[in-house]
Amino acid sequence: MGSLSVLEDLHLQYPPVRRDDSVVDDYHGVRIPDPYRWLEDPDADEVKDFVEKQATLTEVLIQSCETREKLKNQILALFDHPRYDTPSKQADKYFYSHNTGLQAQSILYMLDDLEGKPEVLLDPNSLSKDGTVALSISSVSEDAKFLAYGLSSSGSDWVTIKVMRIEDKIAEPDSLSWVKFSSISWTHDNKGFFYSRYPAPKEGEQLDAGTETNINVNHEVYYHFLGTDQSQDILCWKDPEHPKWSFSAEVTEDGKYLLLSIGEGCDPVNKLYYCDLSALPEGLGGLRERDDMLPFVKLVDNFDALYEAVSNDGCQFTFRTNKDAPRYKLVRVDLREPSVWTDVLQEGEKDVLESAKAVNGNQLLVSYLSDCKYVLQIRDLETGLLQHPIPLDIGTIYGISGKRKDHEVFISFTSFLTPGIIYRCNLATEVPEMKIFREIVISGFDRTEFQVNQVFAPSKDGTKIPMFIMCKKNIVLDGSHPSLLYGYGGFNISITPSFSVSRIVLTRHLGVVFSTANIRGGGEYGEEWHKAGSLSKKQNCFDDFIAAAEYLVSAGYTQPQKLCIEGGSNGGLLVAACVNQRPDLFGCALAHVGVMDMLRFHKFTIGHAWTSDYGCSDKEEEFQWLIKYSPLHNVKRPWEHFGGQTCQYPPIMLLTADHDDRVVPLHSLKLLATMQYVLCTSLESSPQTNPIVARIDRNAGHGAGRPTQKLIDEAADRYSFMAKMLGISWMN
Ligand code: X97
Repeated sequence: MGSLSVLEDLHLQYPPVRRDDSVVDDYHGVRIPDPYRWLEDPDADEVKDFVEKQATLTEVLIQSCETREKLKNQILALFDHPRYDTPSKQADKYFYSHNTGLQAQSILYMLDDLEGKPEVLLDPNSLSKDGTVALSISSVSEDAKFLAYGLSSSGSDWVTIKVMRIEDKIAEPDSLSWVKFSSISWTHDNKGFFYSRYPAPKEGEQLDAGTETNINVNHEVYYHFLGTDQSQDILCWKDPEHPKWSFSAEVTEDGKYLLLSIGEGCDPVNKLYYCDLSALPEGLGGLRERDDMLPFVKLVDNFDALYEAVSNDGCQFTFRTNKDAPRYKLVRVDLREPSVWTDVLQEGEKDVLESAKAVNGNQLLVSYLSDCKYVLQIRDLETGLLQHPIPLDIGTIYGISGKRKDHEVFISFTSFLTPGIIYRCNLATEVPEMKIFREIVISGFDRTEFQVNQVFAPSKDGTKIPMFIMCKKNIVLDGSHPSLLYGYGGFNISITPSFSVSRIVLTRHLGVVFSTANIRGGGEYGEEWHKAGSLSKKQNCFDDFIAAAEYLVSAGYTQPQKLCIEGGSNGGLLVAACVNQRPDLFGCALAHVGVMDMLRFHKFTIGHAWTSDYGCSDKEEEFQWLIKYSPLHNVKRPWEHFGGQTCQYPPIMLLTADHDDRVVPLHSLKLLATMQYVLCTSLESSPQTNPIVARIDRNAGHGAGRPTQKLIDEAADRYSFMAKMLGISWMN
């Protein structure tokens, strides 16, 4: 943006930040300074002061962005439409959540029959003034008499489980603390449920839960008896010899077994143990007096592959697995003969078996990912044979609910230009009937104004990277358009088509070409695609994203000065690493809640679980991978390292929040201080005039459970920054 920086125009200066040159670590003989180590303590006054000053600077800058109010108003207007999630049935009642449009949090409703009058079951909006208390999990008991639900405050991963009697909506006294990474699974006697938790932190109740950075270790599974104090809960499983493993306990649909899934990091692999609940001599209560854990039987006792239970007929279990099948398959085993596993549905040649649900007695509803698009089929549960393909538009299945005893299944669909359709699929008829149960309609949104295409961009090593490109219809490919490229690239997570109000506003009113790149590290083509973008091959993610950016330029969509990249979490790392590697290729960068310090991420909260994708600096070989791309350790002055004397970093906004206990804010804070120092403040006069700022939110976390107003405010802030930096103006 010209030679005079926006900051100078606004008479803004980066705050002076102390560097502590005494902090130097030795990694396998390599000395690595960490001058901003002090920024790791969120409770230190000096850190609070740093955050305050940076947040103020950014706020003043954003206030100068001409499109901010217009963006806010337009995004708000389009957000103001009724939304629903996938309904589920329990006993003879239906449960679903609904937002009229601008409510901070969706409300949980109950219906006696689908045409009946909905009853409010739980309104999270009544639980806080600013809408920052969110319903993060919920589970209805088998008899539909009780609702157990988890609340999270300010976006933290910590959950407090509460219980309500459904009949009169009266809160029970039950309250379970220090729950994290947990499901809620009721026993079919309706007496209580299983959940996972961590030991209470030493600071205990004093703590502003979610702001602490302590490592999460010693996950445990408990059973809670309704109406009792948490101190009475039965410890079902813990493993102090493996403090970093995580546990999840689920009761099978027939109520007979408890399945314990043991995870090591974030890889799609688990151990799988089971316990026959009907065989406990005195039920779960019998364990109270004894000091024993549940007597689990080890079905799979290694981390070779993932085993996800699909269904069981007595002791005959069907699993979805990636054992010798990187694109997943279905297998069957009899618990009485645990060494014999037979294939039920073989691995696809190209498509990934994403999910399988047993429904309507002996049928299976399966979904595949085929070149990043969902495919749906009805198959025979016994044989795996195809019965009916279910035609679908190009897009994403984001919810399926149904049970073996139901012939009715709810299926939720979304795409770039489809806000949401919930189908009610009737399997009782000869050919499955897909009826629209609910469609999310946005007045003022006309999908025919836009077009979406999928292209395949060649990466550095020739690998074809799928991309979706959404823009106004019939644009001229003359390189003149502003563009926004989004990616993630990690943890076997697939980025598939979905609807976003703010993207529609950007496309319509700022002429933005929006695209997503399905780079390696994700699960788009199964475990091979994931592995090709992790550990020693993490650089492939950045090469793929850079190739996607270059494609947008060479195909005539945009030019580097008009190209903004965006990503969150692992995608925040992606954006920051790409800026370090190719500062010349981008006109703006938005990095949300990113993992930026690749040498120390494993020391904070659940960071240790990410070594499955990243490796760990404690190991010499892995340290060598990490130091090469760690955003914090690769900030260099481009005018000294690249050909062009005038090359500088693009304008950058790092986004984080005080209660992000998934990727703690210190990652973004340390990178911010480093970038400002290396590129700007350490020089008398620096060629770096593009701003490098951080938007640091309060009472917010990694993203889940954010109230609608915060979503809108943040979108308006970051995209008005982008618009100003790309030099684009509003079109009515
Ligand atoms: C996590 O960090 C999730 C942390 C908690 N967690 C595990 N294992 C999971 C789990 O450590 O929820 C798991 C489940 C599914 C997929 C991956 C992990 C678990 C496994 C078995 C039993 C119970 C829990 N995640 C990553 C994240 O947030 C990506 C996806 C989940 N990141 C932030 C990665 C880098 C930045």
